[in-house]
Amino acid sequence: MNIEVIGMPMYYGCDVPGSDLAYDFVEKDLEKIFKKNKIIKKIKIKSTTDKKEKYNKKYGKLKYLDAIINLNKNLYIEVKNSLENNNLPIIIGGDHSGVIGSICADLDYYKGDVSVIWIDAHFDIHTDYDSPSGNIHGIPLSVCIGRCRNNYLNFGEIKLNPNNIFYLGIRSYEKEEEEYVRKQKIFYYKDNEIKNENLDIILNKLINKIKTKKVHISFDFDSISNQEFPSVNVEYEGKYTSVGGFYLKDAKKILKTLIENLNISSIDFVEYNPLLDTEKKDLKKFKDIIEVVDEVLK
Ligand SMILES: [Mn+2]
Repeated sequence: MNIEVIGMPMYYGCDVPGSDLAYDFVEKDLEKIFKKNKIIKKIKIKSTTDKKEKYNKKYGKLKYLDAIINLNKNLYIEVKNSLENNNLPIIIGGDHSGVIGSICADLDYYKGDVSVIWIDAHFDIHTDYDSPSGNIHGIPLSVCIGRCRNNYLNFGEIKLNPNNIFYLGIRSYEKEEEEYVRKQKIFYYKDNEIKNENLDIILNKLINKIKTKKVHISFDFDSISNQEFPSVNVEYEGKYTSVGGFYLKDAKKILKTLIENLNISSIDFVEYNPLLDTEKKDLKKFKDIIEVVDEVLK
């Protein structure tokens, strides 16, 4: 398989600097990570706007909306080009607001025939009107579905069907999000349900429910236990930490099983913050997780 690795230097969506640097920390090792598959292109998305202000009256409480939309539009173009060239785009974020461009590129290129598997501690399906923080990394799925009211967030031509969203690892959310997900009958498993049930059975169930030709995987490192991977942008009781979460070995198994059994359109790896990883303990794990893609893909 021919791979394009695309760095998405985004921190505006979580308003904590650091995750924008993750690509820089792995760039020189990409050829070591992708041994079996061929890297056709490596590129880091660039901002093409001077508008970087945090608040703008037009956008209500949402932070850095101009900067986030600009980076995502540039990512959209890059991912769409990569798909047109028959390559597999692997996006290294960045916070989770930086996957709007990749998902919308998949949707437009494959005419909406795309499911999204969201491996995350959070639903990330707040809207511009119910987001408690104004941080856009909490609303990307609502943007892709088209349920935000703000016109500036009208991204891509084809919207994601909410029934084509599949969640694994949820453990922290607001009431409005769970209500919406339940009302729409969206597939989700919380991390404790996954620990209590057999992971193979759950993955099998998920794979059998996929009805689309293509599948986008969005992997948020905050889905992994804080004991094993603390360097993520999660605020919990005032500290950047979280409770619960996947074991690293299960996270690898999830990725391996999904990639082996589904027809993947593109993959994002998000929310690793190297500035919180002062001893560089998580950097190796970050690379190990990405390496699963190379092990499984042919
Ligand atoms: Mn997320």
